[in-house]
Amino acid sequence: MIEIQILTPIPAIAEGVLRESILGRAQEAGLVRLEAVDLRRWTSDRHRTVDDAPYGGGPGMVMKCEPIALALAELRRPGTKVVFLTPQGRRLEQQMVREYATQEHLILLCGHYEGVDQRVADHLVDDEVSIGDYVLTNGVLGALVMTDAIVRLVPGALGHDQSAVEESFEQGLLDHPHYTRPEEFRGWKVPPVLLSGNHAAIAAWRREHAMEATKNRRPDLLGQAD
Ligand code: J9Q
Repeated sequence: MIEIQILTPIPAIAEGVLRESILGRAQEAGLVRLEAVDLRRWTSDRHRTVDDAPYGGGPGMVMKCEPIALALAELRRPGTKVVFLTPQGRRLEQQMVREYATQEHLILLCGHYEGVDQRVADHLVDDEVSIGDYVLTNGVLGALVMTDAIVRLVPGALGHDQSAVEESFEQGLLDHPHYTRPEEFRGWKVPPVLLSGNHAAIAAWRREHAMEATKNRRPDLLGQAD
Protein backbone atom coordinates (compact mmCIF):
# COMPACT_ATOMS: atom_id res chain seq x y z
CA MET A 1 0.00 0.00 0.00
CA ILE A 2 1.34 3.44 -0.92
CA GLU A 3 1.78 5.92 1.92
CA ILE A 4 2.03 9.65 1.19
CA GLN A 5 3.03 12.07 3.93
CA ILE A 6 2.75 15.79 3.20
CA LEU A 7 5.28 17.58 5.40
CA THR A 8 4.25 21.21 5.87
CA PRO A 9 4.18 24.00 8.47
CA ILE A 10 0.41 24.41 7.71
CA PRO A 11 -1.10 20.90 7.71
CA ALA A 12 -4.64 22.27 8.13
CA ILE A 13 -4.69 23.37 4.48
CA ALA A 14 -4.16 19.78 3.34
CA GLU A 15 -6.33 17.96 5.86
CA GLY A 16 -9.75 18.77 4.38
CA VAL A 17 -8.69 17.82 0.85
CA LEU A 18 -7.20 14.51 2.01
CA ARG A 19 -10.39 13.58 3.86
CA GLU A 20 -12.93 14.31 1.10
CA SER A 21 -14.16 12.59 -2.04
CA ILE A 22 -11.96 10.08 -3.87
CA LEU A 23 -8.88 10.64 -1.66
CA GLY A 24 -10.97 10.12 1.48
CA ARG A 25 -12.68 7.01 0.10
CA ALA A 26 -9.39 5.49 -1.08
CA GLN A 27 -8.12 5.71 2.50
CA GLU A 28 -11.32 4.28 3.98
CA ALA A 29 -11.03 1.40 1.51
CA GLY A 30 -7.49 0.75 2.80
CA LEU A 31 -5.91 1.42 -0.61
CA VAL A 32 -3.64 4.30 0.47
CA ARG A 33 -2.41 6.10 3.59
CA LEU A 34 -2.44 9.89 3.32
CA GLU A 35 -1.28 12.18 6.10
CA ALA A 36 -0.51 15.87 6.56
CA VAL A 37 2.42 16.05 8.98
CA ASP A 38 3.07 19.27 10.91
CA LEU A 39 6.68 20.36 10.43
CA ARG A 40 6.45 22.32 13.70
CA ARG A 41 6.60 19.00 15.60
CA TRP A 42 10.36 19.24 15.00
CA THR A 43 10.84 22.68 16.53
CA SER A 44 11.78 23.22 20.18
CA ASP A 45 11.48 26.96 20.74
CA ARG A 46 8.47 28.67 22.27
CA HIS A 47 7.29 30.08 18.93
CA ARG A 48 7.77 26.80 17.02
CA THR A 49 9.90 28.66 14.46
CA VAL A 50 10.36 27.08 11.03
CA ASP A 51 11.66 30.16 9.18
CA ASP A 52 14.14 33.01 9.55
CA ALA A 53 15.40 36.11 7.72
CA PRO A 54 17.54 35.57 4.60
CA TYR A 55 21.32 35.86 4.80
CA GLY A 56 22.34 38.72 2.52
CA GLY A 57 19.18 40.63 3.33
CA GLY A 58 16.01 41.18 1.35
CA PRO A 59 12.31 40.67 1.92
CA GLY A 60 10.49 37.61 3.17
CA MET A 61 11.49 34.64 5.23
CA VAL A 62 13.38 31.46 4.44
CA MET A 63 12.54 28.02 5.80
CA LYS A 64 15.22 26.69 8.12
CA CYS A 65 17.18 23.44 7.61
CA GLU A 66 16.94 22.04 11.09
CA PRO A 67 13.24 21.22 11.50
CA ILE A 68 13.23 19.68 8.01
CA ALA A 69 16.38 17.62 8.71
CA LEU A 70 14.98 16.33 12.01
CA ALA A 71 11.60 15.52 10.47
CA LEU A 72 13.08 13.61 7.53
CA ALA A 73 15.48 11.69 9.81
CA GLU A 74 12.50 10.48 11.80
CA LEU A 75 10.07 9.84 8.92
CA ARG A 76 12.46 8.28 6.39
CA ARG A 77 12.77 4.51 6.20
CA PRO A 78 14.29 2.15 3.62
CA GLY A 79 12.40 2.71 0.36
CA THR A 80 11.21 6.25 1.14
CA LYS A 81 11.35 8.86 -1.62
CA VAL A 82 11.43 12.49 -0.46
CA VAL A 83 10.05 14.92 -3.05
CA PHE A 84 10.52 18.66 -2.56
CA LEU A 85 7.85 20.83 -4.23
CA THR A 86 9.53 23.91 -5.66
CA PRO A 87 9.36 26.12 -8.77
CA GLN A 88 12.99 25.07 -9.38
CA GLY A 89 11.95 21.41 -9.71
CA ARG A 90 11.41 19.19 -12.74
CA ARG A 91 8.00 19.88 -14.28
CA LEU A 92 5.49 17.20 -13.25
CA GLU A 93 4.10 15.11 -16.11
CA GLN A 94 1.88 12.03 -16.22
CA GLN A 95 4.85 9.71 -16.84
CA MET A 96 6.44 10.92 -13.57
CA VAL A 97 3.09 10.51 -11.79
CA ARG A 98 3.02 6.86 -12.94
CA GLU A 99 6.51 6.32 -11.55
CA TYR A 100 5.71 7.92 -8.19
CA ALA A 101 2.57 5.74 -8.01
CA THR A 102 4.84 2.65 -7.88
CA GLN A 103 6.64 3.86 -4.72
CA GLU A 104 5.69 2.57 -1.29
CA HIS A 105 6.39 5.70 0.75
CA LEU A 106 6.51 9.29 -0.47
CA ILE A 107 7.25 12.32 1.68
CA LEU A 108 6.16 15.50 -0.12
CA LEU A 109 8.05 18.41 1.41
CA CYS A 110 6.32 21.75 0.99
CA GLY A 111 8.10 25.06 0.82
CA HIS A 112 6.41 28.16 2.15
CA TYR A 113 7.32 31.83 2.49
CA GLU A 114 9.92 33.18 0.06
CA GLY A 115 11.95 30.03 -0.12
CA VAL A 116 13.70 27.18 1.60
CA ASP A 117 17.36 27.10 2.67
CA GLN A 118 19.25 25.74 -0.36
CA ARG A 119 20.98 23.07 1.79
CA VAL A 120 17.63 21.23 1.98
CA ALA A 121 17.50 20.73 -1.80
CA ASP A 122 21.25 20.04 -1.94
CA HIS A 123 21.50 17.43 0.82
CA LEU A 124 18.18 16.29 2.29
CA VAL A 125 15.75 15.41 -0.52
CA ASP A 126 15.72 12.92 -3.40
CA ASP A 127 13.74 14.81 -6.09
CA GLU A 128 12.63 18.38 -6.77
CA VAL A 129 9.31 18.75 -8.59
CA SER A 130 7.35 21.75 -9.89
CA ILE A 131 3.68 21.44 -10.83
CA GLY A 132 3.95 24.25 -13.39
CA ASP A 133 5.31 27.66 -14.26
CA TYR A 134 3.27 29.89 -11.98
CA VAL A 135 3.90 31.10 -8.48
CA LEU A 136 2.11 29.73 -5.42
CA THR A 137 2.30 31.02 -1.86
CA ASN A 138 2.72 27.56 -0.58
CA GLY A 139 3.97 24.20 -1.79
CA VAL A 140 1.20 22.33 0.03
CA LEU A 141 -1.11 23.11 -2.91
CA GLY A 142 1.40 21.48 -5.27
CA ALA A 143 1.70 18.49 -2.94
CA LEU A 144 -2.08 18.04 -3.03
CA VAL A 145 -2.09 18.16 -6.84
CA MET A 146 0.63 15.50 -6.91
CA THR A 147 -1.16 13.36 -4.31
CA ASP A 148 -4.42 13.48 -6.27
CA ALA A 149 -2.72 12.54 -9.55
CA ILE A 150 -0.96 9.58 -7.86
CA VAL A 151 -3.91 8.24 -5.86
CA ARG A 152 -6.25 8.11 -8.86
CA LEU A 153 -3.81 5.62 -10.46
CA VAL A 154 -4.06 3.19 -7.51
CA PRO A 155 -6.22 0.25 -8.65
CA GLY A 156 -9.68 0.58 -7.13
CA ALA A 157 -9.30 4.20 -6.05
CA LEU A 158 -11.73 5.56 -8.64
CA GLY A 159 -14.33 2.91 -7.84
CA HIS A 160 -14.72 1.98 -11.51
CA ASP A 161 -12.60 0.97 -14.50
CA GLN A 162 -9.75 3.42 -14.27
CA SER A 163 -7.94 2.27 -17.41
CA ALA A 164 -10.88 3.71 -19.35
CA VAL A 165 -10.68 6.98 -17.46
CA GLU A 166 -6.98 7.42 -18.10
CA GLU A 167 -7.16 6.10 -21.63
CA SER A 168 -6.68 9.41 -23.38
CA PHE A 169 -3.65 10.59 -21.45
CA GLU A 170 -2.24 7.06 -21.63
CA GLN A 171 -2.21 7.55 -25.39
CA GLY A 172 -0.69 11.00 -24.96
CA LEU A 173 -3.78 12.70 -26.39
CA LEU A 174 -6.45 15.02 -25.04
CA ASP A 175 -9.76 13.39 -24.21
CA HIS A 176 -12.60 13.28 -26.75
CA PRO A 177 -15.75 15.38 -26.09
CA HIS A 178 -18.39 13.99 -23.72
CA TYR A 179 -22.18 14.47 -23.75
CA THR A 180 -25.06 13.52 -21.50
CA ARG A 181 -28.85 14.08 -21.54
CA PRO A 182 -30.75 15.81 -23.01
CA GLU A 183 -30.19 14.97 -26.68
CA GLU A 184 -30.91 18.61 -27.52
CA PHE A 185 -30.37 21.65 -25.30
CA ARG A 186 -31.23 25.15 -26.60
CA GLY A 187 -31.03 23.74 -30.11
CA TRP A 188 -27.52 22.32 -29.48
CA LYS A 189 -27.60 18.66 -30.53
CA VAL A 190 -25.52 15.72 -29.37
CA PRO A 191 -23.55 14.19 -32.30
CA PRO A 192 -25.95 11.52 -33.67
CA VAL A 193 -23.28 8.79 -33.82
CA LEU A 194 -23.20 8.75 -29.98
CA LEU A 195 -26.92 7.83 -29.98
CA SER A 196 -26.56 5.19 -32.71
CA GLY A 197 -25.61 2.21 -30.56
CA ASN A 198 -22.89 1.41 -33.12
CA HIS A 199 -19.93 0.81 -30.81
CA ALA A 200 -17.33 0.60 -33.56
CA ALA A 201 -18.55 3.88 -35.05
CA ILE A 202 -18.57 5.51 -31.60
CA ALA A 203 -15.01 4.36 -30.89
CA ALA A 204 -13.87 5.70 -34.27
CA TRP A 205 -15.62 9.06 -33.63
CA ARG A 206 -13.94 9.34 -30.23
CA ARG A 207 -10.48 8.54 -31.61
CA GLU A 208 -10.93 11.06 -34.41
CA HIS A 209 -12.08 13.83 -32.06
CA ALA A 210 -9.36 13.13 -29.49
CA MET A 211 -6.84 13.45 -32.31
CA GLU A 212 -8.52 16.60 -33.65
CA ALA A 213 -8.67 18.30 -30.23
CA THR A 214 -5.01 17.48 -29.63
CA LYS A 215 -3.94 18.74 -33.06
CA ASN A 216 -5.82 22.03 -32.61
CA ARG A 217 -5.14 22.76 -28.95
CA ARG A 218 -2.02 20.86 -27.92
CA PRO A 219 0.01 20.04 -31.04
CA ASP A 220 3.02 19.75 -28.71
CA LEU A 221 1.53 16.46 -27.39
CA LEU A 222 1.36 14.78 -30.81
CA GLY A 223 5.09 14.12 -31.02
CA GLN A 224 4.85 11.79 -28.02
CA ALA A 225 1.43 10.23 -28.73
CA ASP A 226 1.03 6.52 -29.62
C1 J9Q B 1 6.49 25.77 -3.23
N1 J9Q B 1 5.33 28.29 -6.28
O1 J9Q B 1 5.12 26.18 -7.93
C2 J9Q B 1 4.95 25.30 -8.95
N2 J9Q B 1 5.23 24.08 -8.52
C3 J9Q B 1 5.57 24.15 -7.22
C4 J9Q B 1 5.51 25.48 -6.85
C5 J9Q B 1 5.81 26.06 -5.52
C6 J9Q B 1 5.70 27.45 -5.28
C7 J9Q B 1 5.99 27.98 -4.00
C8 J9Q B 1 6.38 27.12 -2.99
C9 J9Q B 1 6.20 25.23 -4.49
